[in-house]
Amino acid sequence: MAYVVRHTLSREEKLAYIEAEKCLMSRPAKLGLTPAARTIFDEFQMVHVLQTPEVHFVGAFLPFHRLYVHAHEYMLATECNYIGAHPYWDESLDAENWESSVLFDPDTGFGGNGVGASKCIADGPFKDYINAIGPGQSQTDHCIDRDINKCLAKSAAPNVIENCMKMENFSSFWPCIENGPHGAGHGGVGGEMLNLFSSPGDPLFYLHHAYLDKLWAEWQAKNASARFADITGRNTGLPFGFGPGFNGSTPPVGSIPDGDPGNVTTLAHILSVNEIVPNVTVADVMDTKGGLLCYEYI
Ligand SMILES: [Cu+2]
Repeated sequence: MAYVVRHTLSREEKLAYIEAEKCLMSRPAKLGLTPAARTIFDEFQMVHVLQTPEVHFVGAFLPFHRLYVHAHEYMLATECNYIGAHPYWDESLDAENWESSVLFDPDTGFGGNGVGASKCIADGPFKDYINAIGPGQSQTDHCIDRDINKCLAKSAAPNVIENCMKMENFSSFWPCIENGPHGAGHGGVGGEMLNLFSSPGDPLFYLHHAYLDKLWAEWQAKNASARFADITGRNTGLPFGFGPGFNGSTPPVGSIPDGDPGNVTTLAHILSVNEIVPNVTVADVMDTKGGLLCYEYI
């Protein structure tokens, strides 16, 4: 499937994407990852909860999230007949006026900030969705909540991005992205989005991570022959496992065969989205226009 991923959508394109996301929120769960998941949207969120310790602050951070956004696009198309491009959120455009971003528009966007003590979102197309997964590793029915933080959003500024783009190697590029613009999007939206485990409970997650993927793809394209093979980083990231109240089943961190000879991420590293699409290796996702993937950012 060939598709492009882009930011500037017409009103009709925005509404078509939102309708498709709402469709994933209405389709019954089918992967069997946890009895708590009611919908395909919930199951996507559960995939992230299950894999959080192994896909953050590690070499596979960008590759995993590239596959995860790809799987999201695949399900929008196959489950919900979505034929548009997977949009991204160019957060650098909004870094200085975060809360007035078009993404928070109640009519053509994802609704605005949370309100009251609960911080539940109160307008927009997703205000009535009840998350079954999260917050964190718990599984409790709750609203999608947001708590916009303008200060944290400032790390999405163009100069922060430019600084990351100047990095010569993946070993410095990836932490620059993960700690800078990655943190800015999650922290700037707040609420569910700020939760390391359950952040895909806010549908903004997918536009945020498509944007980070775009940055990686642009950085790769600056020196494609070297950067399509440039991967490194540790395999075990977070110094914690799964805590009390966690109902899913997952092996302890580090016990899943990862395809690497040691604790360094290589092109042979295995990526999984729990069978939403088949397992692949990091090598399979290095080029967005080669082999498995077939998209470009505009
Ligand atoms: Cu993540």
